[in-house]
Amino acid sequence: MADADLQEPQGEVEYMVLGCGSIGYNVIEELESETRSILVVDKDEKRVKDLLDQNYDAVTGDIRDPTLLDTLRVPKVVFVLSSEKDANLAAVQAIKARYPEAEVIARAMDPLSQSALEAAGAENVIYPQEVVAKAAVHQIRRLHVTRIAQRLFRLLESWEGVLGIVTHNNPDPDAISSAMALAAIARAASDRRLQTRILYDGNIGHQENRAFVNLLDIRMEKCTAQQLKECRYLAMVDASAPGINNTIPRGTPINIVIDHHRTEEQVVTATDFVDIRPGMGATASILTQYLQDLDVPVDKKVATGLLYGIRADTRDFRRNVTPQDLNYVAFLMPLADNELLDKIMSPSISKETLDVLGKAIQDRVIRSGYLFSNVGYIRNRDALPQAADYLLNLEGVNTALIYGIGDTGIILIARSRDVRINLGNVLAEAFGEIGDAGGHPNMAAAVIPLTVFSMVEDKEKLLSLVIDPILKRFENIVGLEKKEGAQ
Ligand SMILES: [Mn+2]
Repeated sequence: MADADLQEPQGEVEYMVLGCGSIGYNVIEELESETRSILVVDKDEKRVKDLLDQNYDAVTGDIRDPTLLDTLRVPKVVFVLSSEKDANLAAVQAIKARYPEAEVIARAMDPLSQSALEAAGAENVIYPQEVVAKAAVHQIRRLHVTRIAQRLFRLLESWEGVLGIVTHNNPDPDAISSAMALAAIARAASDRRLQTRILYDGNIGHQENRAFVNLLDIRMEKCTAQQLKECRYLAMVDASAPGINNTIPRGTPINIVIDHHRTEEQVVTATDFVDIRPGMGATASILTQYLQDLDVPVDKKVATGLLYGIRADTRDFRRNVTPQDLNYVAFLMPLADNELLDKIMSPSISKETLDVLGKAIQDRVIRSGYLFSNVGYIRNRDALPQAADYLLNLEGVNTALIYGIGDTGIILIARSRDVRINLGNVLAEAFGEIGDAGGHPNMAAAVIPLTVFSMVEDKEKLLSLVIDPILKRFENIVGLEKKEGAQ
C-alpha cells in the first residue's frame, strides 16, 4: 500500500482512461479544456512515455490485470477504451467489483460485446461504428433540411408581387404563427419586393387563439375570391391541398406547401416547393428551423407566436413532440416575450364561452360516468371543447359529451379520462357515416351536417327533435343502457 500512497501526490484524479489508442487519446484531448486531472493507463510503454512528455499523468499497466486496481485509486468516472474486447470486459468487471459507484463508459468492439459490457455494469457503452453512423446520418439530415430552407429562400428571393399565405379553416396558433414566420422569411428574402397576406376562413374562436391574434397584433384577412385574384402566388401552411380544410377552390395552383400532417402524396400538388414532415410536432417547428438556418432575424412577435404554436400543437410539449421540436423551443425561448406569452395563456373568458359553460353545467345529465350536456344554439363552436374540458373535472365524470347546434350542423365534442375507450374510434364508428367524426383516444369531435334542415328558424327545437337517435348510436357503442330519467 505504500506504493499507492507514493503515487498520489497531487490529490484525487477526476478521470481515468484505460487504454489510450486513438480513441482514448481523443478523449483526453476533449477533456483537456475542462481538466488535466486525468490518469491514463496503457500497456504500451512508448505511448505512456509520450504522454508523460506531454505532461499527462500516465502509467504502464495491463488493464486485464485484476491487481492493477491494488495500486491505483479509481475516480468517479472511468473510460475503458482499449481496442481489445476481452481486455475491456475484464477491466469493467474488475472496476465494478471493487468500485460499484464508479461510472464506467466502455468501448464495444462489436454489437455482441456491447451487451456483455452492459451486463458487466458499464453505465454507458459506446460502439464507435454506430456513433459514427448516427452522426453521419444526423449530419446529412441536418444538411438536407438546411438545403430545403435555402431553396425556399431563393424561391422567395426571385418573386415579386403578392404572396397569399393560406392557413386551414379556423386557424390555430400553429397555422397562424407559421404564416407569420413565412411572411418574415419572404420579407427578408425579397427585400420587401414580395408582399404577403395571411388568408384564412372560418373563425378564430377559442379565446386563447383570439388573445393570441390580438396580443401579437397579427393582420389576417378573410380569404375571398377577390383576395385570391390579387395574389400572384399562394402558399399553404399547416394544410396541404386546396379544398381540404380550407376554402381555396380545388384545383387552384398552389406554389408552396409546408405542413406536418400526414397526407396522401397524390393530393399535394404544389408547383414550386413542398416540405411535409409528418414526424414534426408542429408546422411552427419547421418554420423555426428555416429561420434558424437562414439566419433571418426573428422579432419578438414571431418568436412568441412560434413558441406558442409549438406549445399548443403538442399540447404543452406532451403530444407527438420530438427532440427537434424541443430544440426549436430552446432556440425561440430567449427571443420570445414572456410577458406576452403569459397574457395569451391566461385570457379572460368571453361572455359567450361563459354562457355555454353555464348552460353545459346546468343541463348536464350524468349516467355511469358519462356526462351529456346540450348547450343548444351556438355561434362559436370553440366554446364547446372548453366546456367539455371543464366538465370532465366534475366528480364521478370520466367522459363528457357536449353538443350543440350551429348554423350548418350539429356539433359534438367529447373528452375522456377513461383509458378503456378510444373516443376517436367511437365517434368515427357512431357518426362517421352521417357526418365528419374522429380524433384521439381521449379527445374527439363530430360534426353532423343538417343541410336539409338548415333553413329551420328554431335551431334549438330542431336539435331536440333529432338528437335522441343520434346519441343512441354513441350509447350503444359504449354500452350505456338506457336508464330512467335520461335526457
Ligand atoms: Mn399543426
